[in-house]
Amino acid sequence: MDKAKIKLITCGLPYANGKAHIGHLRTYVPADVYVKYLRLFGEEVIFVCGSDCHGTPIVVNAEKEGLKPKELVDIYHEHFQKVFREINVEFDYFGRTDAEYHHKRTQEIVQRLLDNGYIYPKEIELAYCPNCNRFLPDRYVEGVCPYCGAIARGDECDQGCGRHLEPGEILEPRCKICGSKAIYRKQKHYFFKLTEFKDFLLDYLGKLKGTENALNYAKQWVTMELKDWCITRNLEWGVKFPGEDLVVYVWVDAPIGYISFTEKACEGKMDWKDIWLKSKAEIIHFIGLDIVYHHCIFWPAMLKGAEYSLPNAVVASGMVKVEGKTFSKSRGYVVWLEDDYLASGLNTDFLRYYLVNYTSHQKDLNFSWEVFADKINNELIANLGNFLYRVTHFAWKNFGKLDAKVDEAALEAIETAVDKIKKALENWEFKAVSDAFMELSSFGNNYFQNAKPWDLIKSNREECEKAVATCLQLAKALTILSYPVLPKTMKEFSKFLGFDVKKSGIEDALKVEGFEIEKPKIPFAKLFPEKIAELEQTMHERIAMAEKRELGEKGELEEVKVSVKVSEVETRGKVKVEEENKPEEIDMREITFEEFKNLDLRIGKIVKAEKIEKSKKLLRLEVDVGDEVRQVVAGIAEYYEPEALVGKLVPILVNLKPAKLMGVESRGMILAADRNGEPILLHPDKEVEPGTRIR
Ligand code: B3M
Ligand code: ZN
Repeated sequence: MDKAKIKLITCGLPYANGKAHIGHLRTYVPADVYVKYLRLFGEEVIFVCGSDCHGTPIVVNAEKEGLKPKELVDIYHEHFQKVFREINVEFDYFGRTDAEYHHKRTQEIVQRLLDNGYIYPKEIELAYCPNCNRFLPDRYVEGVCPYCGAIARGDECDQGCGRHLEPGEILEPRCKICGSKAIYRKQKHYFFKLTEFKDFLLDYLGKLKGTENALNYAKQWVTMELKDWCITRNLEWGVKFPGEDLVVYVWVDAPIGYISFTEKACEGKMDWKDIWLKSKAEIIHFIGLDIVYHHCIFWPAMLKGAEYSLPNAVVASGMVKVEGKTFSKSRGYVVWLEDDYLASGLNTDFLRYYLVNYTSHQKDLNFSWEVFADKINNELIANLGNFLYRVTHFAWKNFGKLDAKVDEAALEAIETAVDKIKKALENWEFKAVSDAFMELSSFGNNYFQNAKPWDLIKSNREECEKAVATCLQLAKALTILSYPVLPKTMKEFSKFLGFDVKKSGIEDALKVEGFEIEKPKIPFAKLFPEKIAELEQTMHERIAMAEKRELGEKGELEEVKVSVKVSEVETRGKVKVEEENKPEEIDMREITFEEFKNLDLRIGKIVKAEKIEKSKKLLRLEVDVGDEVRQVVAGIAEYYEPEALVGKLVPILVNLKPAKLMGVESRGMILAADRNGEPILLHPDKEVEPGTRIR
């Protein structure tokens, strides 16, 4: 750690368009932990973040909820601040990008880029919806990724290769609002000359510090072809581009929030220009793995072009899974911070510990309440909680005041823990950091157990006092060393040991001064199985509801589940998406032959097929199932032309409860193979009569 320099730590800005969930904390908690450790080690740190208020994610969601973008942003800005406060993620400044100061800074930087010749106008073909009469920026358009063929939304291939997509790149564009086929129309937009920064980026990325996952991706991308970057959009909401009826792309202004929020954080304390114009600080960005491109390619090029300071490190956290499944709000694989965690009244430090200690920062984190309870009860409480309480309670009961005599071995163990923590922080290994204090706690438990103070107190009070003081020194060190991960608990517990951990530095862990002990309270309340069962039930109900929604009531999203997995059309956060396209882990519960027999499976013959108006995914089929002709709706319109289907024999589940899809009744379901979301129809090996049973 370079102590000479002040450090600016930032976190990726949450979009102010939805509630905070556990996926968010995967970045914010480790960043906050890092900041708290830096401060403990005596470093000067500024920690900023804020709401990302612009872009189509906000506009689309506001529209959906019948609100103005600002009204939506107000709600979620407030929400994020509250959640961060409760979970003790303490930013020095938490701003918002719709604030005037932020618009001013963005325009200044854009102007600099214009002045320096890095922005030029160009006429391009853009997706336009003839039905809605509007251009379709970013999330307003959906289509096919030109690189990998996955379904993608406007500016990113979020379910496939993860690439950023430029306006006009998406194939087969459709309007997300009305579902119509979009056409391409010409319009003048502005481009940033990213291509001119290739050599700079190659060099810069060679020096950039941070986690391997981020650096490796970025280095790989920069060696591939870079494209100039379209930085304007047809939207009302956003930072105005000078002299045009356009706003800047949200990924231009959002990272500038790091600068504008620093300005605010520095007010009355120091000159923000020292950080952002004179490179007098070390700038470290904490982000999720899905936004590496923006932070390692676009952002440094922009900063370089505008002659601002460059970030020194990018630290990317792995993604979050829930119960082994890809995080997904729409499928119910989500843990909400306010409604689930905070509402349950659980100690917020438990979640911090779990997030930090579950696995390496770069790996995926799999959340399950069962593992959560196990780690908390059998690790955190059984080891650390137990040590702190039994030692302090024994000391209070038998001594109250204790002399400053401490066994050298304990001081050495503390020193080792401090070294390990320092080293782990340098490598962004927050699990190793927390493992280091847990090891020290195990050392303490062993020491206490071996010293047998409950016997010693009867035979040799002086010896006993030394053993207990040694354990108290370990307890004090543990309180200090674990504070960044467990701030709420350790702040309270340090009082019983007669000091205030918030005012302590790392040196206090080794300072031997004697003790005055207060009657302690147990630091952590155990997690009861009933509570965990309750939380599990909430989660399972949510998943079941989402499945039901997917299968039933909600327009054209269903049919998909068994016959076809049509890609989702919903707008959602990015966290989940990484692996959405990988084969699903299907819950294959065994069924009895009786249950199987309940399925009326037959071969049907498609006698008629036609498109359903306003639906891009659904076809209306008439299928001869032997004793009658059934109307069936199938989500295969994107892959099969209706004419080509007539006369085809296909397997059909006949006794499925009827459902209405886009207002059309479906009685039965065509079965198909699911190749990454693409339905592949199945046909019998030999010609059979319609109605032939499948067994
Ligand atoms: N608002 C959220 C995301 O894509 C986005 C981050 C901006 S960081 C400058 O994860
Ligand atoms: Zn792709």
